[in-house]
Amino acid sequence: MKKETVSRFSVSLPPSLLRQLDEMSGEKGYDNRSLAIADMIRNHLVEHRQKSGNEDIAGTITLVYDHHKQHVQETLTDIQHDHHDVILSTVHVHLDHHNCLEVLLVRGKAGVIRKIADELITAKGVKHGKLTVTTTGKDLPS
Ligand code: NI
Repeated sequence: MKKETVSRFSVSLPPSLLRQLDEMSGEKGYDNRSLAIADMIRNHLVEHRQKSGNEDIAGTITLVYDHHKQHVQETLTDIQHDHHDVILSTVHVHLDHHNCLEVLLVRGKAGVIRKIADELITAKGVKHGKLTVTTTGKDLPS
């Protein structure tokens, strides 16, 4: 993406809010307020896009399950094979004798990813599941 020039705009804030912003920026290690605010805006844009079904998104689906529970492994594998086009990679870790941790890297339309995540997370035997969404980076300036 072509390097953009910066635009300046002024923002009016209550002093206490500005103080907290500066404290947070310092704690997080931002060099200046503008960098902190730009990251906050990017986060908001990414979150906003998660909610619209046709946007391309990337993300991870994290699952924890007991592989001794009947059919859970089969069910999860079947769902993943049905959606091989959007599941880029899978990591499986055996946490202990019973519990497995699986992380799926996904990329595709927001609505499709959300549906797959819901199917996996609500499958019988899954103890915990979470979809984390990020941007594909294509239309978000740095
Ligand atoms: Ni395992």
